[in-house]
Amino acid sequence: MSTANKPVANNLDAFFMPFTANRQFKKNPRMLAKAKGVHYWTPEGRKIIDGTAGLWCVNAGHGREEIKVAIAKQLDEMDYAPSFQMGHPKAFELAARHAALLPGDLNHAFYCNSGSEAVDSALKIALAYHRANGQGTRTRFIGRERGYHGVGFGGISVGGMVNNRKWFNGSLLQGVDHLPHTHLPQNAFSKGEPEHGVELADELEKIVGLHDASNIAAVIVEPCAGSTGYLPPPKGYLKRLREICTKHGILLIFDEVITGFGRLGTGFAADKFGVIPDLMTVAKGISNATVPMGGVFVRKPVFDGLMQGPEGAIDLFHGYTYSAHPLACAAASAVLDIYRDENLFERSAELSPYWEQGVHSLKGLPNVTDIRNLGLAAGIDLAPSGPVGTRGYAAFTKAFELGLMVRQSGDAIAMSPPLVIEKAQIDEIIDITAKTIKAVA
Ligand code: PXG
Repeated sequence: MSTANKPVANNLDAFFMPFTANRQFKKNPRMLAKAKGVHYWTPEGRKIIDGTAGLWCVNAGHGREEIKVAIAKQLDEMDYAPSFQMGHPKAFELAARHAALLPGDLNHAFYCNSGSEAVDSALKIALAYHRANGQGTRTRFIGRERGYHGVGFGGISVGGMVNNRKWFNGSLLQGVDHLPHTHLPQNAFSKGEPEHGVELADELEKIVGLHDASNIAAVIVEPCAGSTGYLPPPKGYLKRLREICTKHGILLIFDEVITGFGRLGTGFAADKFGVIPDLMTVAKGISNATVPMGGVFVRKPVFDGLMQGPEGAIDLFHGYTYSAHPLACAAASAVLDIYRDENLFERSAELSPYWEQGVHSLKGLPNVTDIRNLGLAAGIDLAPSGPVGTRGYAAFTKAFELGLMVRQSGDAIAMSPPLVIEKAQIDEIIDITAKTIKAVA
């Protein structure tokens, strides 16, 4: 029998779902069938308020007409064009627009299709840069505990989430150290950047002391850790990291896959903190999640450092079939128009105090042990009720039942609504979150 004749099972079995308890889910699925603005609808027509902008990515809200039109127009004009040794105009236009938007001399853009690819690309650019500059011994990377940098081998190696690493332990990159995470108990219930912990950046000096700077390529951190429950950096911490990296010739990489494109009330975390990394990774909000896209933004000296070979030689032996895919470029350009025309980064900043007040009003509810916020996002820790993640999962499913989408990380829940959210909708999110927390007590 040819495979074409195989009967198609009309059930949930065939899809191997990512980061999901497949068997549990398929017994009691949570399906989404439609989205518009800040809402999803289930196939039965139940309305769910999107407290997480999808997976931290639909910053301009769902179903944006302008993006749809741009993608359709591009599809009509040219579906695909390669970017190896040739190009198409939209890629160059988009890179120029990104360069203009970014702070400092972060003025070159390398494109890929996801945050994971962006991270692995950035790590490789760092290695290639050092080698091109006669410092080929600089091969070590430094990540951070509780960091999430996607799921490539590079990303899980510099990442600091135990479950994402332990299954693949023997095959992680060699030569990686981790800074300590910055979630300190004395900062519990901090509003915005926590007061304590700047000295945690000095741990970098110890690692440099151990290996010598001549062996270290780059440090990678999320300016504000997302996936492990939203951990804003202690005051002064990122500046201190920048100073130590500069002193030792180590490249600093900010993974802005979550913080980029308005989440913190500025274009990028680099703007918010006044700290310019040498490389910045982005994805998610770059295309409002309509067409998969990621990118690495590169400072001029790093780019120039890679342009010293013979003019006819390939500068970087790295790239993807879909680097700067025309549909992604069209989407990303339309998204930039929306961010600009609707002042969404400023809107995010304006709403942040209201959001902060809302999430901190949950203090005192049963089992709430910490609340953190910065920009238009927050993390809420719940005391465990058994094996790690039991109460967190109960909260995630309860919220969904009550009409709200949140993210779960262990026993923490995280929220990051689309930047187009209205105050009354923030009230609704807070109200359902409060009901959820009480329900899982
Ligand atoms: N870096 C960071 C900082 C991320 O947050 C990635 C890299 C990887 O991106 P891709 O596009 O390869 O998934 C991410 C992704 C969650 C959650 O619930 C977070 C992410 C993805 C899925 C769920 O916190 N972040």
